[in-house]
Amino acid sequence: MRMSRYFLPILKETPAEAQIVSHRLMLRAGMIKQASAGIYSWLPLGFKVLRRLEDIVHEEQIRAGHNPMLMPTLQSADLWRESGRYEDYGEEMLRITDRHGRDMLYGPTNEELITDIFRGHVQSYKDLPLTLYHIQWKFRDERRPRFGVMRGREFFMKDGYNFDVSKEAALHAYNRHMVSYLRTYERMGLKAIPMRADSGPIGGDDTHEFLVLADTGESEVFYDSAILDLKLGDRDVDYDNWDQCSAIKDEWTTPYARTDETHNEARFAEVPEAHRKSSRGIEVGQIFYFGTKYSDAMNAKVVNEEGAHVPVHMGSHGIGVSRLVGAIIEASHDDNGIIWPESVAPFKVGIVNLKQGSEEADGACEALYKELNAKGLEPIYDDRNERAGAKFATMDLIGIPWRITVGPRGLKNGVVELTSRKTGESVEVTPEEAVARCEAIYADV
Ligand code: 5CA
Repeated sequence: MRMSRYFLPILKETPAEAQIVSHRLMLRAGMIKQASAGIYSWLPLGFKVLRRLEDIVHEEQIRAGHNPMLMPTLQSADLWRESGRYEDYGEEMLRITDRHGRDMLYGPTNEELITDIFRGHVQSYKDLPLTLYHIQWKFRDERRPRFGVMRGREFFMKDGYNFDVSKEAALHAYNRHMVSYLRTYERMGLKAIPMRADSGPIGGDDTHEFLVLADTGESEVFYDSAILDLKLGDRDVDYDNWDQCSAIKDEWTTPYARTDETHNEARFAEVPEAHRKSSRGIEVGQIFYFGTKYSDAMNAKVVNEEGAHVPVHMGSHGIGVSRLVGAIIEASHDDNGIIWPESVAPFKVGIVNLKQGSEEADGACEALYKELNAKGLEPIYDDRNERAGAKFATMDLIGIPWRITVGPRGLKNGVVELTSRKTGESVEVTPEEAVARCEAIYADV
């Protein structure tokens, strides 16, 4: 992409309405624009990051054996009357009446719709286990939408639903989701800690929220700092292996980690004092096991191995994809702007031409641009007639992890400068070497 053709409406001033750094930086970097309270347009740069996160979520879901699909945003109220949640959900639900006077709603979540799909097609334990998921816009008429995409009214969420013949099988699905979520967040460069939580309007007893520690988080959390040392890394996980998934779940749920809703002072006091931490966190996902809550209410049964008709055991699992864009920025920025982890960066490499219009510099930049594109290293080339300082400031603000700076002086010696956004360190190398280094860096991501 050439900056001269890119729609990147950067703001010079810090927007007064934004209270937290991720909201400020998303507005300043031209990633989003508010359409109305808690509802945002995703401008090209923001949309690119959102798509990157969506891709990672899909890859990890498919790796765990789950089925991607797409359900609509608008749902019929009748299904929600069946489960009893139409009245229970309260003012957070956006209710709509169509031209025929039928009650509709903008889905805040999809337990009812998916249970209806399931009961229409699956009758036997032989078709289980089954996990269906989608990534779709949701609407919750939050009382206090705030912090930009962190607490929106319209937000992008991955929601998945498992169907199993028994409680044991459904608990494996719970553990499998926990492992695949750990992997998903690690790939995004985040440390998200599973914490025992409260199930709220979704229901059920077993639930964990995944929290990214940040001062600006809305949740109060209490944890044993030993949990921060855990890493899934490149472990070879077999998602069908009940014992392996259960062992990984135990590893992460043994150290104390709870949100304020389930916090227990007496249990917390057993954690060695030096490890006892309390702070704030951003909830980036939640998993639930709620058994037969919806299958009982909506009569979703399967024939089990003994020939009996039994209600199917279910759980649901959510990732706040749009909220994650803000959470990653909260976790990774400095005074100059965003620092994207390589795995989610909107562009992998930035090219800064220090002397636009000089034959040599333009030629070298064009060659680099072509080469990086050919290698799939998605460059953004600042080809505008701007001062060098303004070009650097833009690259820093939008957080491109690697920058190649090209100027006539360096070119005289056959070199360009390769700079890391994270450390600020630069090396002078030939243009070929700069491309080779970027290729090697991204090969590992
Ligand atoms: N049906 C279940 C699992 S799919 C469910 O709806 N879970 S949830 O309510 O916990 O939502 C899942 C995730 O969506 C949350 O962990 C959070 O990261 C994100 N989320 C929830 N509300 C908002 C909101 N108002 N703005 C942005 N993200 C949100």
